[in-house]
Amino acid sequence: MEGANTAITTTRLADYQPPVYRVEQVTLDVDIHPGQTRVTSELQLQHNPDSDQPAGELVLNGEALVIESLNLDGETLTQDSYHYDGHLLTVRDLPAQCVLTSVVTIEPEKNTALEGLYQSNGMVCTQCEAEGFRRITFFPDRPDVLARFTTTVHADKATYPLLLSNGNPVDWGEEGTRHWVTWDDPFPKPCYLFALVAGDLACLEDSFNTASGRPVALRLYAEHRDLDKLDHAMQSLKNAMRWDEQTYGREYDLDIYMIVAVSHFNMGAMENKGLNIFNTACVLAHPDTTTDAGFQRVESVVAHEYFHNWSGNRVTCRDWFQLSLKEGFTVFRDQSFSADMNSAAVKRVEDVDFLVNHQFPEDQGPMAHPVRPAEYQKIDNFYTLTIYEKGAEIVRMQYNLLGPEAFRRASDRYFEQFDGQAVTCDDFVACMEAESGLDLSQFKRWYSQAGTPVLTVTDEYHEGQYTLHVRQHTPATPGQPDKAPLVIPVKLALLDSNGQAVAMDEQGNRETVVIVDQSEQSFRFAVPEAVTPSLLRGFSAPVVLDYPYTEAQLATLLAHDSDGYCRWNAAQRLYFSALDRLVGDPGQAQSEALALKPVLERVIERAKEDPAQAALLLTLPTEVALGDRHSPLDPRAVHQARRALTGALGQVLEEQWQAQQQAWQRQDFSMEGDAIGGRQMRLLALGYLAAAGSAGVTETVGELFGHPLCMTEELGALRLLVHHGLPGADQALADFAARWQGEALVMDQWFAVQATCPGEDTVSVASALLDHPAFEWTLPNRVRALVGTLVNANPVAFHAADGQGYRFFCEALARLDAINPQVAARLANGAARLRRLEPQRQAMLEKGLQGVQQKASANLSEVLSRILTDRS
Ligand code: 0A1
Ligand code: ZN
Repeated sequence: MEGANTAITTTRLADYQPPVYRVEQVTLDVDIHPGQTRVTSELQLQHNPDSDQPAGELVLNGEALVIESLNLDGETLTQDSYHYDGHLLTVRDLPAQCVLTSVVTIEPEKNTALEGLYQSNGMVCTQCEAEGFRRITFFPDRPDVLARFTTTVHADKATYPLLLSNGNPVDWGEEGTRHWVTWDDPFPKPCYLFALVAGDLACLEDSFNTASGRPVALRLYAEHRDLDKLDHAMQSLKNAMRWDEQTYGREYDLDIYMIVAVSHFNMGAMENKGLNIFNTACVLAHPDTTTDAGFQRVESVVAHEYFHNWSGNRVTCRDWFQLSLKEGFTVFRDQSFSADMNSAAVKRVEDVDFLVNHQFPEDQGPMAHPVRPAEYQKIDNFYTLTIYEKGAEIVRMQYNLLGPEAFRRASDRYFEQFDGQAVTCDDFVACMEAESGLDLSQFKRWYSQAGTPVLTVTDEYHEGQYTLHVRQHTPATPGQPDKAPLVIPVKLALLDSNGQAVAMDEQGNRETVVIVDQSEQSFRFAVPEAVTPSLLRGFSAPVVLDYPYTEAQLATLLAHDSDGYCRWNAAQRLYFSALDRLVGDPGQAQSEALALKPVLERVIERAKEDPAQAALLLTLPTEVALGDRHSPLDPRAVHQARRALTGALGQVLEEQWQAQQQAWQRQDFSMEGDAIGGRQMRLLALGYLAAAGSAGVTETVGELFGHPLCMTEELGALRLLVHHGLPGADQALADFAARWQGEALVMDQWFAVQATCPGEDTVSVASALLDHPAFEWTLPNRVRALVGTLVNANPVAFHAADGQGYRFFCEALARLDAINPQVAARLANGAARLRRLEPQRQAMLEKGLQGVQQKASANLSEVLSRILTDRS
């Protein structure tokens, strides 16, 4: 059983030792039979001269494997020459060079943890990152052991007509009702990049000619019913391949690139060499079933996994502490790609919005950890927003410090120097230093120091001299009480009273970057008048900016700043200050809305220039973000404040919203940028009108639901009906379910719409949905859609005063942990705000979590104990 809280061990970066043996070649034979799969592995081992341990003893990972035989250089190993405790296999008296053969059996059918080899809707597939390979066979399961893999898969021909693994197919044959295929991967790789798929799948095939003229076969596989949902992923893949050639000079290296869509998957997707395995949610897309946001997600995840072929696969991580080496860099690469494919300004704001609303809270709570952690219990728990998103910001800062040319030279150096090796974040930064001449030693504190720095800025103007006084402070985080100053690049401009950027130096530059690298510093500029600072342009560093902007200054920035991030940030600040005043006093919403009206009118007027950007500027902060500003959290007051302001803005700008919802109405479906932005604006406008109870809005939304051009409209309309309790909402939910019951990803949305309906009653709705025939505990997407969204995006329900939200959550955690500890542990992060709750709620949630903790798996236990022992 998965949920046994045994063998919790801590792994420390400081204890790193090179492997004692290297694996030169792995020859695997995977024989798939119902109920039992037999895995034969032949490892060609060689003592590692870099190890200070002598040859002789080898410790291999192997999780719950049933041993049939072990054999060393052709001789059967007897029980006294090895020891296996269910986790580690220790073999003694090995020569410096030898061949170890093992035959084990495993049961993919029973694997609900979805690590190692498992079943999903009749197919068999793998997930090996971070430590899944040890559930398939014995191996030194660590990323610095790079081996060549040759893999033969045998299975029943009718059930599994398709047999895939990494590299190129080199041999195949038939054995009665069974068949086999041998795959050879010429590139040495760590075992976390191993993949295998057996199934009956449909294929979309295309090809790509690399810049140097090599043809690559592109094959995208999915269940037969989903074959019509692969075109967007294919186009995204080809765009990503071209982009990586043009932007980083990186070509694809094998003859085949495959992606397989699977329904049961713990994360988004996996970059296995030549054989990516994707959560269906991140690869399938069709306008009838996928929202615009879904399309964008597919584009970015396909690119992300493709970019890993260099940043992760060709150059990999020495150990899991270096995870951000591949993930932060690859997220930076996929963000840049999406910016180039779409609107760069909108993409940057979306990325920053995500970072500040999700990674910042992580970095300010009990789960805070450095981008390069010093220790962990379960590495699965460290696939975090800090590793990914903050890691990407750290690479972005280096990109901006070096400039595009030097950064490109540095990335070329990194890929060339370390090709085929397992390296560290220090190696990456060393390349940046070598190509730029910069000393990045202080900058590297970004990797080792957790927490979000706060930059406190004040200013003064005297007779032509404008001075910015800057202080930096990083609050203490668990295990790191004292923080040293970081290198914080602050990009800024100074706006005059008309909102125009003034010249800041003798060359007439209207934008500059100052480097804040001490606790306190001042920066002086000669300017002709008092100015409004436009700070942290482009979000030049992942910090909290504390500057006492007046509302008039914010209005100027929102109306005139040429920087998309600064405009968005100005809008957020205006909303937050209005909402802060309304928490506990929602009756003033009308006057707050009237005060915001003139500035927002100007934003709405400009919506035709860039509707997607306008929609971002006109979206209020979430209840979660607003709640984080009020201590202790009062979820009802927060909900009422936001609801009241939405309604009041709907009312005072009713004419404008009406005009917008009409202006962006379309007769034909299109995926052009303006069409997508237009849909966002239209749904946003309808949301404000619905909140205001505007006449006719029910009919308009009902009409949109009944005759949508695409899933964005259909789901958007459904959400408005349900979340605003409009007449016809229940019927719409029933119609939607009847229509889409056969489409799992659409049904996920159906569950999520209901789970995010703001209100305490939602908990009983969600509890009832746990018994819905379409709800499945073994399907992570479904669990996230119902339980994850309620916990993370519906604070008024989760924190319901009577504790029913907490009971729902804790019962779900316990139930899920017995099935899938990784997903349960991730879900548990929803309780990270425990210590910010008022005493009664805190006591209820704490008690519930303690109950779960008693029987928790190692994964879940690590997260729960960090939350429960938090004393911040
Ligand atoms: N490397 C993948 C993410 C990933 C990590 C762990 C997984 O299973 C536990 C699966 C995928 C990526 O960055 O896309
Ligand atoms: Zn990744």
